[in-house]
Amino acid sequence: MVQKAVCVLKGAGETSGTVLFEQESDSSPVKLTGEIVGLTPGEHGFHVHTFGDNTNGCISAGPHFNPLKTNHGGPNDAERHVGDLGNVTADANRVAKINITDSVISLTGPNSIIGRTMVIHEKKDDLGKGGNEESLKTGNAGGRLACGVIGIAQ
Ligand SMILES: [Cu+2]
Ligand SMILES: [Zn+2]
Repeated sequence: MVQKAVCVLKGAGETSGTVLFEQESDSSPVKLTGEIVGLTPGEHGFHVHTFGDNTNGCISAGPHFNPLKTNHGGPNDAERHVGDLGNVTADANRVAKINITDSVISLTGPNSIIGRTMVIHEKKDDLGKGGNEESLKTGNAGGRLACGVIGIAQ
């Protein structure tokens, strides 16, 4: 059965966006499409964080979704957090088009991201290659510009 989800990202500043998720079956990759606007041109870290809690803004979403307690990495690395989707790139118009296919996140089962929070960051995610302790936790992606809870879509 096809599963669909949606996330509307908002923050304290001018960054906002919408991301759609689609998964053909429980074992299929998840396709992400959408757009985030109001970003400085260049790369920005893009992750699923653990909690669907935005009580005190994006910080309440907690750390990267990491059910297997691994180190942080890039989306194509063997060792990564489930929530590690790498970077998205904003163009000169400050718009990042989202077009990602990922086989680790899911919309069902133990790696389900439903009810968790998608976060877009201030800086580039170094994908765990930054050579310091923080790199293996957050990728040094800096502040949280905007976020939203991932919900079930029709
Ligand atoms: Cu993040
Ligand atoms: Zn991570």
